[in-house]
Amino acid sequence: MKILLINPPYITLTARFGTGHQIPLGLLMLGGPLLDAGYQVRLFDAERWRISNQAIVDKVKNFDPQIVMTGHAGSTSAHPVCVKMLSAIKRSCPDVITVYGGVYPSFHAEEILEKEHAIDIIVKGEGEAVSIDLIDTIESERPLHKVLGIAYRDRNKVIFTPPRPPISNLDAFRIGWELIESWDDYQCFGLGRAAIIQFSRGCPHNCTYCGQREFWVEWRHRNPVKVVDEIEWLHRVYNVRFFTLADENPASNKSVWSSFLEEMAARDIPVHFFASIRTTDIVRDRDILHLYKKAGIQYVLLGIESTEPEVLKEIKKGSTIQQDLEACRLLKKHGIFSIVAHVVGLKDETLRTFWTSIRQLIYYNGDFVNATYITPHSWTSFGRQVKDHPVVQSDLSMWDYRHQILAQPNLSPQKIFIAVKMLELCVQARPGKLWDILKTKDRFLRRQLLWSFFHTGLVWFGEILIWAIRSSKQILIHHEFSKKLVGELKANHSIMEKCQVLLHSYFYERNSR
Ligand code: B12
Repeated sequence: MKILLINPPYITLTARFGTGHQIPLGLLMLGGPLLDAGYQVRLFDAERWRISNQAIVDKVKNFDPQIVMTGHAGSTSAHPVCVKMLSAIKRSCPDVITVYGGVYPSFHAEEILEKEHAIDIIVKGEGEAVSIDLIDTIESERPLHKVLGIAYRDRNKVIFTPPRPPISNLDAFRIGWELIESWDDYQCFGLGRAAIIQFSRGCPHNCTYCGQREFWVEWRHRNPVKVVDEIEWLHRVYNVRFFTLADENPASNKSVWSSFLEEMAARDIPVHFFASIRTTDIVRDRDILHLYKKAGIQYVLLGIESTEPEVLKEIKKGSTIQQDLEACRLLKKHGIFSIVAHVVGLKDETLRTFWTSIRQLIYYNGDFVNATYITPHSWTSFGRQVKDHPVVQSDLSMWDYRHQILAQPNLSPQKIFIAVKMLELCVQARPGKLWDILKTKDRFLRRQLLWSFFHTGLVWFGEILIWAIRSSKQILIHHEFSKKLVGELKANHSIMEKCQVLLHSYFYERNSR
């Protein structure tokens, strides 16, 4: 049986001009167990090559698989691209069975299968164990209803099978690294070949806006020594020099986490890491932060989210502004970069709230700021809280944390956009910050700060450019509309007719918005 794994052509500014293109870890995690089960598996990274759907269809015809499997890390915003790609494949190769997985389809399986007939089966939740069971069931032509953790269409009815329990031993499934054709295609932070690796899955915390806890169900971890073995092997065999930890919360358990750090530090492998770690864990680990540095942890994304205590309480963040501040200070002391995540829209924003955030973020003095927009994923408790709140952006491809989704009562989307860009500029490119970068003594740190400053700057400019192009298109549409309206008003002479034209145009414009 031939299986083609396709990373969909979902292109983002982050991947192109920011961090760089990253390996599609989710698909590699399916590939390893499928190869071990004896299937002929190939990976096609259409994202890396920015390939058109027609070229993807040609690839599919060429390899002639029985099954095409797809899914993307940026799951919600990549969904429209996945649907278009699978529709093109299904049109040209109707016999290919299409399997779709990841976070967004897991929570929206019913509506997707009802609407998108190009998708045959959706895998809900983590994919390794299900995929083996599913492909084996398809190959031996057994009924699908025995496969736990999937949804599929049967005579136009969507069928859900019972959920599959989370994998208890994460080391039981290996990653299909050999599916990567060219390692040079994947680089991160200008530090050479890069891989993503997952030490743990899930998160024990209950932050209202995040749905990753619901997705992975419970926090589990791999054997720390085995993970370090794998990192060492990837460095030795493929010269991988940078690793992103794909964990929501790798430091959840101090003793397991320090075993990993100690093992990394003891082996002295010349690699660097990016990891998302809670500020509370950084403060808790103040006595072992030297081990973080020795293990290679270089970029830490701190989910600070808000600089206001009431907001932190409301979103159940479980941290305080004192801990957030302390975490930034401790990381700086140990020569580790902090990337401060700030979420816009957790409360009603005004120009004053933006100004307060700017002042506070400057005071925190993290190395980078990552300003994102609150995104109401339906499976999060925040999403349920605001389900009737007006949205300014219904196009899912924009639900990528870089676009405003929820309407704000006090500021228009234009004003919000400008305020966010100003926040990024004031916090990131203020003269004091630039001077700090230039006077950094350590050459490696200075080089990395400059590299990251330049690339975040490119993304910043790129986002403004795209916004300006979109806004001008809107103005042109409005201009055309107004010209037409004036013409119609001139052509209709009676007051009644003029009123009718105005009413009609009002409702037309409202509906088309
Ligand atoms: C590493 C990472 C990145 C890296 C690399 C992404 C990559 N190419 O792999 C970078 C920094 C580039 C990145 C960028 C973005 N990211 Co990101 N990223 C992550 C992170 C930390 C880990 C992702 C990961 O590798 N997980 C581990 C793998 C194994 O999980 P997985 O992909 O979900 O796959 C498993 C299952 O979902 C399932 N599965 C997945 N696909 C399929 C397909 C089939 C057929 C089957 C059967 C099963 C299946 O099986 C897999 C194994 O169990 C997560 C947060 C987190 N901790 O999960 C955010 C996360 C995935 N990112 C997110 C977002 C929004 C983005 C961006 C859109 C942000 C932006 N505006 O630029 C971009 C997308 C750009 C891009 N090209 O990827 C969101 C997605 C939210 C959502 N529901 O849509 C997450 C969840 C963060 C969050 N907490 O909300 N990201």
